[in-house]
Amino acid sequence: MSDIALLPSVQRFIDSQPGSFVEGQAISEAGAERFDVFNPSTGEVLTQVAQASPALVEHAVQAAHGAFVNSWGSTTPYLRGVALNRLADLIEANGEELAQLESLSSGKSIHLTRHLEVPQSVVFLRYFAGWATKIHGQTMTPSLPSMQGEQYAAFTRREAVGVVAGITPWNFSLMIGIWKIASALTCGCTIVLKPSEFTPLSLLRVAQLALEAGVPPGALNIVNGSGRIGQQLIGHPGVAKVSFTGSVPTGVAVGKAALSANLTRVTLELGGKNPAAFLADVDVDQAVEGILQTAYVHQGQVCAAPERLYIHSSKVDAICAELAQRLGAMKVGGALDESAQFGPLANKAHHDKIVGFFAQANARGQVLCGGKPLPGPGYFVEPTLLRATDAQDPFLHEETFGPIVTVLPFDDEDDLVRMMNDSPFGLGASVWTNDLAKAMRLIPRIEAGTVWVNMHTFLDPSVPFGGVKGSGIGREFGSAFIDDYTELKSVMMRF
Ligand code: TXE
Repeated sequence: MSDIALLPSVQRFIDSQPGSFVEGQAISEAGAERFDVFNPSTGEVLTQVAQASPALVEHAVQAAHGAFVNSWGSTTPYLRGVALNRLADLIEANGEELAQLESLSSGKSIHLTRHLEVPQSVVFLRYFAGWATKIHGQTMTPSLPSMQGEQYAAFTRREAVGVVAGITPWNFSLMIGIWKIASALTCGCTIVLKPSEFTPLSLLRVAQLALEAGVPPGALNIVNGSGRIGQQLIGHPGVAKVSFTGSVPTGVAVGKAALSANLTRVTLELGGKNPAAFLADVDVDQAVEGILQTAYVHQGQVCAAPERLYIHSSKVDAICAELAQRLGAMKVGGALDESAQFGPLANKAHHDKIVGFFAQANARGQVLCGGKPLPGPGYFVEPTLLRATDAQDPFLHEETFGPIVTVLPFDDEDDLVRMMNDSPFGLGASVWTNDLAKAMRLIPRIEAGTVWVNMHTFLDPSVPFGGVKGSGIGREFGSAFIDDYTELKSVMMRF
């Protein structure tokens, strides 16, 4: 099947010399350094985007501060919720345009952007909008002694922290961006967001829609460019909080920089090496379907996706055989090909990194299926299944962030728990079994921010998400995000 036709509005947007969006205006600075944005499906340059100058980043922080003090920060919670709901409506109404923009620069299948990323962004926005009117403190009765009949009362207030710097990666740039924008705006904060330089387009369009929805100029600013811009934001004394999603090494650097800048609050949602455990009673077909749905979606470029599978030895051969057969039959195609089941990797550097992993796996004779790059143009590789040599196999410990899944059989459940926890990371983990009592006993023993049972990778706005150990600090979603985007103020009164 051939590619879908691009909407004229998408073509116009790409041709418009995009740059940044600051204080309610699209800005493409004259003379700015421009960087190439590639189409991963073809390897060709899609457009060039103007990198925000230090002066423009400064302007964005000042504009966000102005909006915090003068407009959005004093907008009533009800009206904040109304504006966010209107933004959700506009994203829904312009869904195809956003889906095409996102697929073009990320290589993500149009099927996934149309049916998951855009609609889920809407679901998340509406969920967050509902919280705007439900943020509150508590009242307390102090136990201070009363000498002359005086009494005491105390209460806490949740106050927006101020200007938030959001820094986001390329894998779900629209949806992760919406998470950060919605968390900040719901709480009354304003935000300057720096998308990944690989996917700078879709959030620019969201910022335009936010203005249309009634979010005042300056409350949401998008500054495009390299990590240098992220560094400028983190070190800026006007930034009260940094919310980062991305790789572990960059996240560690971001966390250190934020703390040493001004003890700036920081939340980090980093990667992992997520384990999935398939117990002896699992149904082979259901296990294979589950692995295909969760480990290979968006070519495995999902921070929560399982990369290491521990399968009971009685089922490992059957599951691997069926999985290899299904992976080998997947139709590979570009992001705009509706019939493709598996697309390109997101960028050339990441493609080359994955091909490097293939070389190691082939040299060690571990490949059960896949393990080769595919001819271009575009950054295509085969979906890959590896068999681990033993529990210390590097493929069970290093994040690939690609379509490389490694299998190790187990027999004993204590060994299983030890192997699942043998990682510096702890983002997500799953247990697949029909024995729910067994699953309930395993859950407390697993070191992870989220444990799924008979599922993996799926996120929901009502369920807090984040990592333990080296996978991050803080939680997004649920009511948990409120703690991170507000400061608790205590008030004591004598009367
Ligand atoms: O991520 P980075 P990159 C993994 C994946 C990938 C690798 C590198 O394995 O191959 O990370 O990808 C900004 N100060 N993941 O380079 O570096 C950067 O511009 C402030 C896993 O894209 O983490 C981008 O906006 N900001 C991951 C954002 O940080 C800096 C998702 C993320 O970039 C900065 C993506 C600095 N010093 C990649 N340096 C996941 N687990 O979700 C860069 N940035």
